[in-house]
Amino acid sequence: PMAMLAAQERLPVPPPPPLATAEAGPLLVSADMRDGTDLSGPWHYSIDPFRAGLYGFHGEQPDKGQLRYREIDARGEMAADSRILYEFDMANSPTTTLPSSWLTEAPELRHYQGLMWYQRTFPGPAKRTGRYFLRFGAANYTTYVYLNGQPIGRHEGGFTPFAFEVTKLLRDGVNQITVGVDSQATEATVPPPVTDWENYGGITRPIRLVHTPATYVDDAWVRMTRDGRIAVDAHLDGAGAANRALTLQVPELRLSLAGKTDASGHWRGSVNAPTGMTRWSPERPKLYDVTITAGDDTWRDRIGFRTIETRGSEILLNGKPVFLRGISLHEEEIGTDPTRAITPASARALLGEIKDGLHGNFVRLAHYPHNEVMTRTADEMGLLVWSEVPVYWRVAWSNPATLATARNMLAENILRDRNRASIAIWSVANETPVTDARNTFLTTLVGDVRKLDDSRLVSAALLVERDRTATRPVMTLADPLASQLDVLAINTYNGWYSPDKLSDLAKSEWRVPADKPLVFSEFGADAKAGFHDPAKGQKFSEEFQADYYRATLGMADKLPTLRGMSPWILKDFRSPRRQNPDFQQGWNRKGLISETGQRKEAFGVLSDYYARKGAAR
Ligand code: GCB
Repeated sequence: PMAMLAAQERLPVPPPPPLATAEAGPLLVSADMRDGTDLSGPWHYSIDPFRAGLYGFHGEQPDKGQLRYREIDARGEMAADSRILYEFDMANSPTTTLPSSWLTEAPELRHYQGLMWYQRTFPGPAKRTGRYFLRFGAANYTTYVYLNGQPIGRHEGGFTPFAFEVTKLLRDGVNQITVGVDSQATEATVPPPVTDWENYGGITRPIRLVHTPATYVDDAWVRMTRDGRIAVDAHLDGAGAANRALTLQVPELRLSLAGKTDASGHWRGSVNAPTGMTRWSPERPKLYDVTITAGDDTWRDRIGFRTIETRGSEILLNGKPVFLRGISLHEEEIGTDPTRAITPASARALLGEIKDGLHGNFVRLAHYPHNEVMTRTADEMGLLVWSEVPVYWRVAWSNPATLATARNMLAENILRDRNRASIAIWSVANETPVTDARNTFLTTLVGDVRKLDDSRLVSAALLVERDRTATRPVMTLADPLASQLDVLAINTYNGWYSPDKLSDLAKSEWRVPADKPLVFSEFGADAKAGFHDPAKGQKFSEEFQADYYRATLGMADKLPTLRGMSPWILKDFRSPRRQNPDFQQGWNRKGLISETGQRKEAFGVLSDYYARKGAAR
């Protein structure tokens, strides 16, 4: 009714709650090692396809009556007002177990992309001290968070952590948290709607109520520098952050370094790496307990110390040449109905296939930052990691908002993981067609990486140009971004997407700059596990995939500057674009294992190859 609309129009529309970003903080680096309450478990959920809970009927802010839920008081009692219309009655909606994607919760949600509301209650702290933060491991894609009826913030991006301080809003009694997650990708998001993987909407990583003292270490980066020192950058947050004494300790090494923050709470220090320190490597993934104490706060992490650099076309790990025996991986657990809820056990199962099954030392975590459990497990098991942001295929290169989103994601990823010894390469993009706008965009990202972390290598998975006139495969890397990268990386599918005979691959010519290491960031072919065609070796048969691997590995052996590879991909993964009814059924079948973990013939081919390569070094 018009009268109602007019009344609503007069209501002051509150400004949107603040956007959590790496710049605004809180960063809560290594938050998973801090005290806290895990809010995993049952949550109520409700779809909201018209986004009524955000915009009401006519684009106005929804009033409480039409809002998503009934508020509860600190005793846990519902506000009871018979005049209020509760169209979204969250407390009586069904429940799901978080973290998980909603796609697997119920058949009618299997292809739902849009806004979902989640809600639960939790008890406030028994004895209140210091500060409290709600920290999300990740939620895909746009997140709106409310505590006890108040909006506390938003976040954009499906794969990186964010946190909001709730010290003031948190109640001693019962608290009610409401979270809206909108999975809808647009032309402006990172990634945009068209990809080759499932867009798992929802809260796919843990939410925790993290507790800290009033002044605490919000950010810390402890690593070995290329000149053989242990360096620390730390930042304190809180009233007592300025000119505060603090100490870095590695008890097992009897290392202790005292320092003091500057007026803005920063501390930077370094000390010679102790002799007798074991350097982290895939063969010996030694981690040390590290603490930074500042007043009543103790920041903790487990950190490996090693160096990674390039010299000419070599990649040097701890000063010695290394060949990256890797494979690519999506964040999707083994099983018939994955929901992107990675646990320590599922991370171990996936990475164990690489480490023990394939004799690998490297994993490409494609195509976005994976669960922090994954990079911690890579640290523990000894796998070097390629970490990337979902700047994938066709991004809105000229849109400043898109650039801001990508830069923030990159920063959130690097700040989260720069204490992980496993991470060797930060990648800024995958298969992005060259244009001026794209070059400018990616140049900004490369600059950001170098500013945030000068101790690792920068790369991007690039496209090559194929000489259409040549009778054999001739590929040229002509991408202007190459000059800015430490490691050149190429995705190649000759013999799968191209009509080349596998026997022609050996005659391939690769025109790439000779002074940098080259990595095949992808190559692969589909095979349906259990489909055999030994006579003809038809595409999609296990035999074809195995032959494709033999041919491609043979080609790789002839490349003088090739220093590693991460073929596509360890496990078959869900992808809505893969609908071949005989072989794909919604799954990209380039896995060396099926979705349930069944090894295909090509698994053995790569495993033997890596076993030989590993022994040769
Ligand atoms: C690619 C993409 C990857 C796809 C793969 C494929 O080049 O980087 O995301 O899944 O090819 O299977 O086509």
